Amino acid sequence: MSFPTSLNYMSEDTRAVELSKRIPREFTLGVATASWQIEGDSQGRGRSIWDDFADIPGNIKDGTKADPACDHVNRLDQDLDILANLGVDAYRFSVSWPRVIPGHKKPSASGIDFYSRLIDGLLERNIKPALTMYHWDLPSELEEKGGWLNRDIHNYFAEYADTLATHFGDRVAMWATLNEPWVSAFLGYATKMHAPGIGNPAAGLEAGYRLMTAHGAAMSVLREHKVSQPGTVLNLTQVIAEDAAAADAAEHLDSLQNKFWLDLLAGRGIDSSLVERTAELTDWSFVDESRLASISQPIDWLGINYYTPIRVAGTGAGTSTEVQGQDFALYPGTPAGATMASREPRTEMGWEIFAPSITETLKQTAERLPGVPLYITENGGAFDDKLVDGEIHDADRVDYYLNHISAALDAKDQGVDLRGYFAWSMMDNIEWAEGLEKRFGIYYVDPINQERLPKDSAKLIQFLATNR
Ligand code: PNW
Repeated sequence: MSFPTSLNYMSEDTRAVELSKRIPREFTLGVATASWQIEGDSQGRGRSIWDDFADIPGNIKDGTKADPACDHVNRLDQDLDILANLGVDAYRFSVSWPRVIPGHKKPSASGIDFYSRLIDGLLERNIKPALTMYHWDLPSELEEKGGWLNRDIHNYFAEYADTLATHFGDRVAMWATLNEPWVSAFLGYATKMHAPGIGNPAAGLEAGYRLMTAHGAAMSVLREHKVSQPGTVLNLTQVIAEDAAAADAAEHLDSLQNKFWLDLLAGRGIDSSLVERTAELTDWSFVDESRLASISQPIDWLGINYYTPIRVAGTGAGTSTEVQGQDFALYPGTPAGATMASREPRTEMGWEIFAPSITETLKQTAERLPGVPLYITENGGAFDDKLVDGEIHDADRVDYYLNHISAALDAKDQGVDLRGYFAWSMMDNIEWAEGLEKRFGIYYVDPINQERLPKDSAKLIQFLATNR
């Protein structure tokens, strides 16, 4: 596969040229995907909570189910060639737990073979495999046992880590235990926005803690196997109080969005002010103090997924625009008296586009978790792409990437140990409860014939990857 115009087109873009000069050769530039969003082939694996969630009408806006997604399992070689053509250093993908251990029973030879071919295919093309163990597709059989509320879930996750490290431990460059535990806990357990759709605020807090116990248990297993670069991925952002009346609410949002995870990783335990603010929901007696050391064992890197800031204002000053994921129900215990107050311009998700917050998020994280190399493991936007004469000139997305990669490098210039950046996403895919309508890809994927087509943003990423 080759691009019709590519390098020539971008070399005329002064901003792309200037940005390319700021990216060091040793900086990791990559693209990212996740299993349930792209793989298809649900018959070749066990079921996950996302299959169950998608079966209930209304849960996924357009009724999308796991098949065919991007039919990635059957189009692996073509997708590997796309990655090679992009010239990226690394590819961040996730493993479907129920493809590797269907029904939570014994490992599947065909599931292991699929990821083995993916990893070997990347290495043959000189692309570093960056593996995420858990990007939200929990085996249904584990949800039947309580899922992330099961007090032994860390043991199940450790067994899964052992299976992955046994088969892939020699070939994967970077390992992440979890992707965005905040989303798993608060969209999936505190509310019903994501699978498994529990809708119990206290359950969200407990699931958040148990996800971190699983992270710790998996870290120990990955270390025993001496894998290369084990770490984890959080979705962190800057919380901005627009006025003094919003200060308490902003502090609470910051504590659940950012501090909770970083405190646990840094060995500071659970913040007493968070415990106080959530006292009517839970007494936190599910926390086993003896597990905290496991959770805070050293990680080799931390990934940050950044999309948009969170703004809050005192009553009356907020916006009425519905913004995906900006809802006080996702932050159990938020003191009353504030409203969400995101601004224009927005992506199709309603997410405010504000690049300075990626700089702030990186700086703030470097302060809260000192000494840990950072990566941006996701960043990008859903835009209303128009396919005209076989081309997609996604100027909004190109602009988003230019501004955000540049702002991330600003943090690096200011002393943050930023090692890499991954664009979300390599291709259009199932945007969870939003279905196929929200497109984050730098490649367009035709929903009927599965054809892949590079957008201008793909040409930008290719230009940046190959001109350093
Ligand atoms: C992340 N929210 O998801 C995920 O890691 C990706 O799988 C996803 O496609 C991408 O970001 C874009 O959404 C999120 O509502 C989904 O706050 C929803 C929220 C945040 C992150």
